[in-house]
Amino acid sequence: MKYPDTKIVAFCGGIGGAKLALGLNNILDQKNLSIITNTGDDFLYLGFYICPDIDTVIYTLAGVNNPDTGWGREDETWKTLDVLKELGADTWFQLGDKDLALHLFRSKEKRKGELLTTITRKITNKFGLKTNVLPMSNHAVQTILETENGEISFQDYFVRQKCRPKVSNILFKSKKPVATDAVKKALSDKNLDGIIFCPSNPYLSIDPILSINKIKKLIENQKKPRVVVSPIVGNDSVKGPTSKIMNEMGIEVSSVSIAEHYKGLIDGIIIDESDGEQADKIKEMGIEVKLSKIIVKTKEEKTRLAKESIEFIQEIAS
Ligand code: FO1
Repeated sequence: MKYPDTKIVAFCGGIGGAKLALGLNNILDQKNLSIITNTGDDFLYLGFYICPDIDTVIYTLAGVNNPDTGWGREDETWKTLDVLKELGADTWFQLGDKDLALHLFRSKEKRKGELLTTITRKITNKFGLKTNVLPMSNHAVQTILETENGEISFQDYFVRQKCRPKVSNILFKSKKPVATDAVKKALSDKNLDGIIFCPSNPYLSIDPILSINKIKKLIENQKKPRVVVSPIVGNDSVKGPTSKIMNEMGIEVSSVSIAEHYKGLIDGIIIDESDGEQADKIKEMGIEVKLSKIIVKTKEEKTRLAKESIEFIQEIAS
């Protein structure tokens, strides 16, 4: 079943969250889906303006993402990277040839003075998508990790140092932490049916978005159901370093902790059916619980989880 009249705002980071974003994109009318995307991972590399989470979402929805890595493009070639290596340039962040073309385009548009929202709209259109992929901000918000080795910027920590340093705190630095007009409009839409937090890393991928006060306030004041799909199964993350970071920051690795983290911003949480024993503790917080299989690999599984998220929103609303 499709939901042609259901209007949803989803919050999303990169690879993990994009799986649910794809499922939502498959069952909703694309123009009724707004995906507010983390830009805290954005950085300048070899002179290019790189937005990994925006690109992962767009490539995934367009069906051109690399299915093995989750980031970058399928059928990629690496000729430029090889020459860069010969020249002794930085190559710890791998940019394929096709991917590089996108960074060239975005960087050129940025230099012209275009807003990141406008550039992202142009790119989604070029990939044949009607989905509203919305950067959380047009201004830089930088995710910085406080670690045993001092402060480290996101990509340095995540890619160059492979998430190895022990994290004690996460900061979001911005000179101008303002929400874009498009984000404010999507979250204030009277016809909105609900909000979904994709199963992205809450600390690294969703918190940068919530660090923008106006966005947090609009979610807090939202009357329509707000649900999150937990990124944790048992005591481990479905994807990436979520559980490692939780352990290091002294947070118990469980879906209960995820519900606590989003308290005040969500009405419901979807947790894995194997974690059913955690449901009562979450319900005591006034948060509704739905059990499901939250590890999704195939297109069918992603679509099924998306449908369950919409049904959960409808159940809470009724
Ligand atoms: N992740 C890696 O682990 N190694 C890479 O070399 C790498 C390159 C890369 C290039 C473009 C892009 O859009 C994403 C890329 N990523 C890479 C993924 C990315 O750094 C992270 O997945 C996200 O920032 C976290 O959501």
